[in-house]
Amino acid sequence: MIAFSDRVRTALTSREPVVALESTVISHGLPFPENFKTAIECERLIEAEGAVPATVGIVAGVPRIGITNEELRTFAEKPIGIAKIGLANMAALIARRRWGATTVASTIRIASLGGLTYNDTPRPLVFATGGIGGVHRGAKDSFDISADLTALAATQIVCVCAGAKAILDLEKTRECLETLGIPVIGFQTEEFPAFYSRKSGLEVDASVDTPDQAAELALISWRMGSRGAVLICAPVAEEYEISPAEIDGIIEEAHAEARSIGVSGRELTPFLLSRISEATGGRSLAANRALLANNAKIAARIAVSLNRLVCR
Ligand code: PSU
Ligand code: MN
Repeated sequence: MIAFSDRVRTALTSREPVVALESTVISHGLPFPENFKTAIECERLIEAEGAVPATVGIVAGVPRIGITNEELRTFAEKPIGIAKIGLANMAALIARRRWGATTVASTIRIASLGGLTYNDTPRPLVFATGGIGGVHRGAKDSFDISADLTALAATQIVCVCAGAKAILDLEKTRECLETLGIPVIGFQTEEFPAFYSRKSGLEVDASVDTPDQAAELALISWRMGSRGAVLICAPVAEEYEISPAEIDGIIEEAHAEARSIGVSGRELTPFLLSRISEATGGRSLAANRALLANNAKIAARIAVSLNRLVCR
């Protein structure tokens, strides 16, 4: 059911460190051509650290772990319809042989099916993204809570992110992570980062300073019976940061607009991200690109450390 690129297959047989990447952020999180450049840059950064990038997506009905640059371009430019694939609509899309961009939830599901997670091999996988999905603002009325949370709770993977998407209710998202027993670890920070901003005022469970420490903590978590992910949270670099005071108003306005024209569910995140980019004159886009690259690099370093600890 799952197909691997040659490069990823070789990496798996020769036990090289692998870093998985999602494709929804490419197809629906960033505009073209910045999305293509960012995706290529993330893959290059991972290679430069001595790991193998594995971008996940559904290509003409086939779930793929590792895609070609040409396929990556299709995900970025979207000359054909490319659906955002969560866990609930994955089977239907595969049945119709369509292309689909995978979210955090569906990317780690496919990685797990490919035998890429600690649950399965044990061959621990590291996954890099921008911000995870979580509890949406207004969730008490809309009930919109991302399947990313429950997927992370069920997949033994290291997930490197800049916290949760800033458009969410971060306090409720943080509480859900606690309920699900997902360790929230600050990477060189004592606070849960807020995506565009370095700080949220919310706590992390612990903080680590090095990739080795992150890898060790993940292994202990799994050896102590966790069936889920370890979330490594790295704040965006200072020069790209947008202050909470500035971004919060913009996010609220984008939400109000979404409500007034009836955008909800799966469409909500892409809509909000593009409105926020317009309202910040592209600064949110620059921040998003910078944090994606930063997370890819940190993920690769953790993958190398983890590989050393497990495969010796
Ligand atoms: N973070 C971003 N851009 C994105 C996403 C996260 O900076 O596009 C995507 C991820 O793929 C994440 C998804 O898994 O949004 C969550 O969507 P939802 O809230 O609909 O579950
Ligand atoms: Mn949702």
